[in-house]
Amino acid sequence: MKVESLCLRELRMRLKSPFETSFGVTQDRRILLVEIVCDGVSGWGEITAGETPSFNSETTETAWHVVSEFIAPRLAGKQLDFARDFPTLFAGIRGHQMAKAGVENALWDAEAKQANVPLAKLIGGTLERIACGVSLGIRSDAKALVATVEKELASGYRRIKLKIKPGKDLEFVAAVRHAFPEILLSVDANSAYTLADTPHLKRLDQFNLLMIEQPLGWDDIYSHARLQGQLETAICLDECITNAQHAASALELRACRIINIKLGRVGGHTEARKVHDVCRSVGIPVWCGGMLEAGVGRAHNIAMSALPGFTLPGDVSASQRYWHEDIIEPEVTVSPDGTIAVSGEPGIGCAVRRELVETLTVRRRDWKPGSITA
Ligand code: OSB
Ligand code: MG
Repeated sequence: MKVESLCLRELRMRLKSPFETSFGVTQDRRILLVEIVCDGVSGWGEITAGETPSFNSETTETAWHVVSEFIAPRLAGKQLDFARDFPTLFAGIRGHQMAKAGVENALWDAEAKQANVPLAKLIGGTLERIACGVSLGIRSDAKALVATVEKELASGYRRIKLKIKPGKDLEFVAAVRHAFPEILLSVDANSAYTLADTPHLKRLDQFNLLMIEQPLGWDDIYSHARLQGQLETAICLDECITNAQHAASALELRACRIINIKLGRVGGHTEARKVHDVCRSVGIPVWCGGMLEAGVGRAHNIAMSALPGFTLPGDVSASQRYWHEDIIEPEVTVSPDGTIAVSGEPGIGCAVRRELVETLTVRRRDWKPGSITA
């Protein structure tokens, strides 16, 4: 694959409704899209960094900087055999997984399109449909939350995840569990608690939760091992797992019994597949997390979720839950049985709506081999 050109854009997109987690509220997304042309074929990637450095240390702005200064100028004109060679080529850049993932995943899309195969197949996916859940932001009152859960279940979603934080936890979980005694229910704290909260977190054991996601420090695998030893409920790690080595360490320490894989957090399809393989080799289930993605990121998530170890419903849900208009065609839709079909079309399996993308773009930078900038 010869990289002929790269284009980095920032899009402004407003979520249909604000999304609240323990680290803040998001409504206006600043989304970065990467388009890479290889041998005349366009591949697309999305950078899933947040607007603030709250989930991890990256932001839209840091990703723009890293791609513009350190990745794009070096990649333009390069000859790569495979997209999977990208991480080695850019191993000199420490961290910045989300910035790197957006670029690497665009190469994967281009490679799959050139080979005329679906991306899901190229990375080793076997599933034809993926199971979907939803992640529900923190609400002001439990009654409103129960009504939302009822609506999502009626749409077919197979697992409900509630965002929690201190003061917005037991009462909300109790209300939902009371209204729906049998559903797959989980919670996600985004690191809002400490080990000192262990007695409080043990009270969540009474609700028969599928998992408690990332209760403790974002970079603290050790404390999760201490906590997991005292909880009946499975811990799922999200923020802590940024590569396959961390996954192996966490599993050896028994810090969790489930892992959430996010393409951006681990740096792209190559590392995501390694995390998947580590988990699968020891029978640990994985599922695909979400970062409030637009369509390109969503399509990559679906491709990854076709790997055989993705045995739990993910946070990948329909475009229309997030956006009045998504940037891909067809949009992501969920069938009444709560599943999404993995596309059989080449690459990410959808077309990017260029006119809409153009309208939403607030800045853009282009690279071609030999040009210093454009
Ligand atoms: O922790 O999974 C998370 C959104 C932003 C940052 C972190 C997380 C989330 C979600 C939303 O839970 C998942 C989605 O619907 O995309
Ligand atoms: Mg999470």
